[in-house]
Amino acid sequence: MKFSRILLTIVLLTGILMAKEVKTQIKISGMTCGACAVSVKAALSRTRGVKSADIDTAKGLATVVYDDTQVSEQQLIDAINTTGFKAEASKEKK
Ligand SMILES: [Cu+2]
Repeated sequence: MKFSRILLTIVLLTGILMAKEVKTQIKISGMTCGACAVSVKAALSRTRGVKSADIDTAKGLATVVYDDTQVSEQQLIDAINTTGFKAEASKEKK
């Protein structure tokens, strides 16, 4: 069953390639209204490797999907901090 082995290898490789996309939640303090969320979202969207950024103003939480081969979580935090809000990494990494 050579073919099935090749197929399995392809599936495994695809899995490894897909794993580059990482979802993280970053706590942000200082956001008070929708405009705050917009500026944080804009800063994240400008950052290379960021696929999507969703900001929850009420919870003070940013949910970011990013390519960890292009950008690190620390760079995301730095990007948020340049907007004047205070970001901190959440407990779970991946
Ligand atoms: Cu605001």
